[in-house]
Amino acid sequence: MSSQPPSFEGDWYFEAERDGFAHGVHLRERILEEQTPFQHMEIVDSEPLGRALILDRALQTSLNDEFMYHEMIVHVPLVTHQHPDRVLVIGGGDGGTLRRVLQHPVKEPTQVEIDRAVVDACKAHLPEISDGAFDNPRARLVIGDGVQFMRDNPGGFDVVIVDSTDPIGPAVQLFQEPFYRDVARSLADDGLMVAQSSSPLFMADELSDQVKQLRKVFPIVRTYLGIVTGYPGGLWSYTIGSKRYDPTVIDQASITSTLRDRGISTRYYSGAVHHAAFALPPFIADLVA
Ligand code: AG3
Repeated sequence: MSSQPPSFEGDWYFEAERDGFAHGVHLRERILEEQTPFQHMEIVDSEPLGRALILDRALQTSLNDEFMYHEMIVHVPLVTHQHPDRVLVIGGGDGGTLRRVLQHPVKEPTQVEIDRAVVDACKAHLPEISDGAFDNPRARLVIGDGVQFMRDNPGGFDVVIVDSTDPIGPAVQLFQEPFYRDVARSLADDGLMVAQSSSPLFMADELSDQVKQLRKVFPIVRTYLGIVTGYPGGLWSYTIGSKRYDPTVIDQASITSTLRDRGISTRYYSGAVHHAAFALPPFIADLVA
């Protein structure tokens, strides 16, 4: 009996190879391709993930796995902070983060996204991800540079969420100390920030470096992990920089009751997952030590 080689017939999308590894999805249809003033943007329909957004050849989010990423980048910090009234989102043009932020009793969340074309394309072709968040009267969308926005010291935020692309191209400054200093200055005395912090498997140096930058600015820095099917290796990391609250010390029962009180139902995040996510395998703990 001869085994069949894997079939790569038809149209595949492969994310740029890293360390001899490529991550691919079989495509049904290419919906849009555009060079925006900031980045190369594609929207595709894929077999395993459904419709997906790709920026500068890196898959950002998809209908089938967006909850994994957005629940983890939003609920972990917004449950950790006891009273998250004022929340700022940097990036996140697809709206999945803003939508989860709006599930919490926040006052007037602001989002600063550099690329209007991403917001427009996602509203048109991936409306399920923002699910009306951009039209919510509580939310304010600013089209502009997040680095410049923070440099102007807006002040008084409880939580800042940095939902950026990888640390290359337009996002690079969002991973550096000067930006983190501006964020810290703009946070209240008990404020905290979270940022997506790359693949611990294929972008280990980037993760290490980002945590180093955050430690120069915040007394409490905690990295946590989650699965995101569409990202290289499937395993992803997020890092919190905090002035007062430590995300690892809230008890599981209070997370469960916070979610219940706020009427939030989830498919990935839970009290148990919150705690499990901060358990780092030693080789990843070493990266962020
Ligand atoms: N932002 C993080 C995407 C990182 C993906 N990296 C990659 N595929 N190499 C996602 C934005 C979702 N709102």
